[in-house]
Amino acid sequence: MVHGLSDIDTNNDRFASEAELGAVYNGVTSNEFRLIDLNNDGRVSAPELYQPLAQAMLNRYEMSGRDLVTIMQVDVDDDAFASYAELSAVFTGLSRSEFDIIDINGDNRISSTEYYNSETQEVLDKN
Ligand SMILES: [Ca+2]
Ligand SMILES: [Ca+2]
Ligand SMILES: [Ca+2]
Ligand SMILES: [Ca+2]
Repeated sequence: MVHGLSDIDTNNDRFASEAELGAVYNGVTSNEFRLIDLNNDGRVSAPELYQPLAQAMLNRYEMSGRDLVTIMQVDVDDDAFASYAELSAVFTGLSRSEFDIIDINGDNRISSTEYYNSETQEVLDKN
């Protein structure tokens, strides 16, 4: 279940503060809050909250227990992309055809935008 901004925004200023977010998603770190707060104004607007990266991170807290494997953990050679070899080393059941599905722009590597896509996370969850 995804919380809407109105569930999180207890003081009704139409933004989620770090404290408001932390109250709903127990364990969200300041670091993660800053990642979600794309324009760095110290509060999370609705578009920021509903972006795939924010939803992927927050859903992990919702499901409690299963940690999000970040792209940094997968990206062994530090080129900011996850290759099929890097991904299949972590997600051992990942097939080549599944990789082609999550490689949305077909450049044979997974960018962080592709990685944090909710469909990608669903595919990786199975592997
Ligand atoms: Ca608020
Ligand atoms: Ca913001
Ligand atoms: Ca890489
Ligand atoms: Ca790609």
